[in-house]
Amino acid sequence: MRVAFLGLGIMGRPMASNLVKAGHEVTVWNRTAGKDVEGARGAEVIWLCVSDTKAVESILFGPQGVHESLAEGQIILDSSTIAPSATRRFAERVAAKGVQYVDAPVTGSKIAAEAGTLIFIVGGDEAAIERLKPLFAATGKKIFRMGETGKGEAAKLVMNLQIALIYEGFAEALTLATKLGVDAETLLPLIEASMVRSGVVDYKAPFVLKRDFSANFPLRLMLKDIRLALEAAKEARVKLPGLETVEEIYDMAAEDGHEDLDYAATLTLLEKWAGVEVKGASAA
Ligand code: NA7
Repeated sequence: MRVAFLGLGIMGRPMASNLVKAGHEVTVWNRTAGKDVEGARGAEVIWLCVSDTKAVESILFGPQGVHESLAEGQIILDSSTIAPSATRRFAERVAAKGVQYVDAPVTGSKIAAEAGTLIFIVGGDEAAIERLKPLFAATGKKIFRMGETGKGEAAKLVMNLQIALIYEGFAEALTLATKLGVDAETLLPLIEASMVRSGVVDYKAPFVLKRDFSANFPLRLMLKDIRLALEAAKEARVKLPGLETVEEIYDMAAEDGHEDLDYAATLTLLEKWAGVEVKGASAA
């Protein structure tokens, strides 16, 4: 398929490179390389993977955005994590030109993007998604359709809401346990053997015990997603008191200069308040 891929950040670059490896005709563009959105004209699919709602809006509808050159039958595929309500608005605007809009944010980190094992959380027309399947196959391992356009973003936000809250529970448990004299390495086998066990803890515990807070998923992006979830909740008149508190912790961790570290580094704030440090034997 002929694809214009826009946004070559941590996630976008390996995704575009896997498309090329799978034999698709790919044109790439990134903001820092120039202002024009080259390659958008004539492509069947215009695939975006950029930071936030504003970035998507400017690429699509900004002064040199793709909007002007859109042609009937094209599909816009957006793998950025942005607001579901903005996604629906963007889709309505391009529908006037006969262009379909599919939101397909991903779960899986940089490692999954490189390995071509991303999970796509998709919203959009079923026939359009069917057309996109070769592209998903080249870059990911699973597709989950959540409903019409915007619902992929909605589901992505509630996934990250859970990750943030589960990790916060784990970090608070480790901090209190350490303060009460139970060390992390003693507590972990108990967690693993009980119903407290979770994928989030399985994934994060080894990094935390080594005190390796280098970014797998940067705190700044998790904070962006927490804010998106809170905005979506506000629009839908839903109260999320747990997530509101977690947002404050992320805000303070960002103020402490941890923005580019992994979100696991929120633990260091709890440690600072408690006057302890969670350690595994491997960190000693
Ligand atoms: P990165 O590595 O921070 O990359 C962000 C990309 O977005 C990068 O290509 C940026 O271009 C681009 N960007 C940011 N703002 C703009 C504007 N205003 N216009 C055009 N392009 C822009 O993020 P990831 O790859 O980890 O994540 C991408 C998305 O997937 C994000 O929504 C995550 O939450 C999930 P630059 O190179 O800075 O010129």
